[in-house]
Parts: sequence; structure tokens; C-alpha cells
Amino acid sequence: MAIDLSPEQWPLIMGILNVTPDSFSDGGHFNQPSAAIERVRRMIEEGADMIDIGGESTRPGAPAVSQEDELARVIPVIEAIRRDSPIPISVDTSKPAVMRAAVAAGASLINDVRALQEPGAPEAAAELGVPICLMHMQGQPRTMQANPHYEDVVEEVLAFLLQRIEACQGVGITPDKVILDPGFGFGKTAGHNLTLFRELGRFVETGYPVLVGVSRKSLIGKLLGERPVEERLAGSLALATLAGWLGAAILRVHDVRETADALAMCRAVQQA
Ligand code: 7PJ
Repeated sequence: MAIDLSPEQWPLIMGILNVTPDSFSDGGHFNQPSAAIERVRRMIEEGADMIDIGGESTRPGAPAVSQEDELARVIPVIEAIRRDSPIPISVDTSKPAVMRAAVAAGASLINDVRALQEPGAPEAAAELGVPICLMHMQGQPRTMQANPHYEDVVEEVLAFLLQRIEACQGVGITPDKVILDPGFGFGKTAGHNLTLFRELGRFVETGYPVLVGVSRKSLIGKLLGERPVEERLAGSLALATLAGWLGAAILRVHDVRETADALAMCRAVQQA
């Protein structure tokens, strides 16, 4: 099913389904299609507008995954979800072959934390014609948190994303297909993340839909005195509400029901 990105529907909830053996907050629970289906059905009941499926762990320090492994993790799960429900599926990948196979299996959005910088990725996205989320990352997952540095984090992240949009246009990806994401936690200190969050309006002002992913991230753990990942729900909801208030189009979250409740409050106040 195609994703409706019209602003009347914002913010949409993207429920996270990790099919990696090592994701930091729900790792290894959902890599059997049957377990994944149960989890997805639950997220749909709870109010998810789409499901994001990723087979490459991009948490800090995570090792690279081969194309074969990524395909083997992701494609059977996409096929199983597609047989079970019409919920829109996003595929979290940087690899052109995975993009192609995922869309053939029923995915209708590409979520690329490398913003189509892998060889062949822009061409694959153009050919597939689905919306594409371009995310900013400084460095690579294995080393990105070692020593993040910016002169001006907002200007640099914005400039990167605008440059990636140009690259997309160069291969024929039209502006209506582009979603932007500042990439919270990807080569950023807590201070960088907070500045980007405060200035989210700068990204929203570009006119492109903005995706925000902060659910359970270490930024929240840090701000709450090294809070473990299972105890970051309230912090995640506060940031989800703020992101909704600031104009985010899509929130990528683990806790769908709670986020839907928080956003209902946000929407009610905005529409009063
Ligand atoms: C993000 C993502 C994010 C987008 C991950 C985690 C790490 N994709 N994939 N934005 N984060 N677009 O969930 O903590 O922030 S994986």
C-alpha cells in the first residue's frame, strides 16, 4: 500500500521492527517471520501508520552485514507481512539490491541512513519510484560516536541533506518523493542532538516531510542520568510530542500505543 504523506495526516507513526540479531532495544526478538507478524499486528492495532523493517544494525559500534544476510533477514519478513496486512512497509537499508528486493516483496518506502551514498543506490531508488528518506550521519556506525565534530551542526546537517536532494534530482528522483531526517544519534553528541531538535523548524521549513527518530535512544538515557534502555519511555514520549509540535511528518518509534496517545494530545491542542 502506498504511503499517504499529505500534511493533514502528520505526524504519522512509523513502528520499528528490527530483524537484526543485535539491535540494542529489541534485538533478536523478531527475526522469525511468525514472531514478526505478531509484533506487526500489535503495532497496527496500537495505531502504527507504517512499519519500518531493518536487517542492518546501525547502532554505534555495530558490525557491517553482508548483502546475503541482510536479504535473508528482511525479505521473508516483508513477504510475510505483505500476505498478512496492507500496512505500508518501509525498508531500512543502504544496499541497492535490498531496496529492489524489498520493493518487489511489497515495501513502499526506502529509509536509508546513508542517504543514497552507496554506489548504485540513487539509481535504484529512482527506478523504484517510492518515497525515500534521506538521513544525515557523520561517519559510519562503527565509529560515528567516537568524536563527533561540527562547527555549526544545524547548517552542516541541512547543507548535507540539500546536497543529497540535488544528487537525487540528478538521477530523476522527484522532490515529492523526498523525506528528510537530521539523524539523531548518528555521529552526534547529546549537545548536537539537542540543538538539532530545538531547530527542527529549520528542517520543516524546507517544505520536505521530516522524519524524527529518537525513540529509546542514548540521548534520552544520558539526559536522565544513564537511564537503561527499558526505562526511556517517558523521555521518548516527551520528545515525540515536541517533534509533533515542531512539525515532524513521521515519528519512528518502538512504543506505538503510547506515542499515538501523546500525539493525540499534541494534535488536539494544535487544532483547538
Ligand atoms: C534511525 C533510523 C533514525 C531513520 C535507526 C535506532 C537506531 N532511520 N534507523 N532515522 N535510527 N530514518 O533505532 O536507535 O533516527 S536505527
